[in-house]
Amino acid sequence: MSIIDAAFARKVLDSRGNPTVEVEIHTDNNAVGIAIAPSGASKGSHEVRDYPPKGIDESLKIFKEKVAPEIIGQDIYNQKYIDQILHTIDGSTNFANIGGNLAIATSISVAKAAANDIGLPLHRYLGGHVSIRMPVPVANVIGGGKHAINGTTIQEFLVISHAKKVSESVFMNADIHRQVGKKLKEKFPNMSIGVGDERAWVVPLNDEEALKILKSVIDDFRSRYDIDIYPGIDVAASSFFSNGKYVYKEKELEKDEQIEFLVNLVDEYEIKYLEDPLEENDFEGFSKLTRLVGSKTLVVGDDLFVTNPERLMKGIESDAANAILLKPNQIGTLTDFIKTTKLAKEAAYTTVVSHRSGESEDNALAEIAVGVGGEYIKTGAIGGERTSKLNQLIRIEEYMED
Ligand code: 2PG
Ligand code: MG
Repeated sequence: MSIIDAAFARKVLDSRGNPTVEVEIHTDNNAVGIAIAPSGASKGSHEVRDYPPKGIDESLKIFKEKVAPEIIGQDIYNQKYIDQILHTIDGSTNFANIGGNLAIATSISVAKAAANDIGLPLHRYLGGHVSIRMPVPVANVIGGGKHAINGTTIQEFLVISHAKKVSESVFMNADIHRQVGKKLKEKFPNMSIGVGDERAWVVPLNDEEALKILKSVIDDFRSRYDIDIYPGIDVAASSFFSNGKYVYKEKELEKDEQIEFLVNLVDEYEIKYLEDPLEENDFEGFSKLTRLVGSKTLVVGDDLFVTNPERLMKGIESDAANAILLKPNQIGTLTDFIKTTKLAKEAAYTTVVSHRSGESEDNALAEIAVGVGGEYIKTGAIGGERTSKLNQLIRIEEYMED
């Protein structure tokens, strides 16, 4: 047993330059755990609230006055009990009063302090002694939606490399990101091509044009390397769903037309990863689409499930998808996150542990993805706040080989 003897919360910067919460936990055994909450731009409306009505300062005040006094004195290894304390102090069902970002930063910093206290890396502490696997990295190459002004309507055009080693996949994804950038610069010689929140290229192309460019680079890599490499998309459909229609830059689609459009994209571009193809409340549409393409591609629920066990249960019962995006701060505590992950695995859903568009140097996501045995990890291709996780995956793989 080790006891929490100090706990602090402070405001630090995230990758968008916005303030976010960092929590620091100390034990009487001189172990420390520090965690930073990320933040989303295309948030699902069923996620826990990130901050209370008065914002981040209110969260910090609550931490000092209510959370710290309650958790100081607790056994650092009692993660479930500490996460329950957070729920009790909050008193709502969605962290509306203390903020999910305060909750998740507290929860993860407790786990980190416990791992340090016992002298284990976080993935081992979370995963116990179960056989540990490395997740396949999913990387964002071209983007738009709520992550970039004037980009594509579809939020993310992704690449997934299945090399034997995670380190090879990480470098391959980054290389494909670079080659796509080169192609785009050739195509638009008089334009400076920038990147969005997740460092994906932002270009004035429509979605199919973007997919064509990504696919051509992937095909080129495939012809040179004996590795399975596929494109994926996060449609983030809720972010352009308005008055019952999917409003693209150049067209508006009814629900059935949206399904047809996506079925064709899956076939034509060999898409193996299809996230949030329809708006976040359309379980029935998801089921229809999964029936049509579920044998060819992952159909991933992000805003649909928001890492919430009840929403996932509803999806399982209606065969709404075959994969789930798992974001710790969508649900607010590690205990709840692990509960949803377990439920997904029991239902044979593929698990994809994911970053947010606003991130930080905190690399815990990589440790968590390995710790819970996530099959994939979506965490970008380049950029310090993304490479912090990718580089940690490389380290973990090397430690495991040793
Ligand atoms: C998503 C995420 C991460 P955000 O939609 O999957 O890529 O974006 O963090 O803005 O919700
Ligand atoms: Mg998403």
